[in-house]
Amino acid sequence: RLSGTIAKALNQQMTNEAHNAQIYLSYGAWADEKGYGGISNFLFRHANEERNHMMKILEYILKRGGKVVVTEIPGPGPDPSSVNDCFEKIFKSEVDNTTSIYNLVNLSLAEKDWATWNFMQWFVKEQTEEETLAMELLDKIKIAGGPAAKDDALYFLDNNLATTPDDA
Ligand code: OFO
Repeated sequence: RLSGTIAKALNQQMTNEAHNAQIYLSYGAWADEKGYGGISNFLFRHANEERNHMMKILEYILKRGGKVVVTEIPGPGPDPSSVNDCFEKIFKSEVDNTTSIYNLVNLSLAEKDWATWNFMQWFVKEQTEEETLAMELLDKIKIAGGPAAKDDALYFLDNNLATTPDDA
């Protein structure tokens, strides 16, 4: 059975995943408004992934006899100012999420909750993939010209992301 401390931390992580889903959703809507249908499609698909992460944690809490507490989700923050800014912000939010996953791993280690420790390993692996994917986005925008990317380069990038798998 989950301890109160672990259940609280897992609930917090559920909210973090939901928050990240909101970020991808809002950036996806922003990209669509700017005419980047491919980038938007990629971001919407990724929003679903984040929701799946949230559900995975929710199901685990229930399975281990913990109490699920669904809370408000913090807003995604302002729209990005450019595709470059969008990808930089995504990378930062993935790095932040990795930090909170690692904190949960540390907590489960400290409490000798090996079931949660084991459960969290899936997220450790997933975050490696998510950071790699976010770094690939940064590479792509860099090749397109970074903050000074021109319309034609962004056009190709947009086409490319329409078909980029949402997992690295
Ligand atoms: Fe849930 O993996 Fe990104 O944040």
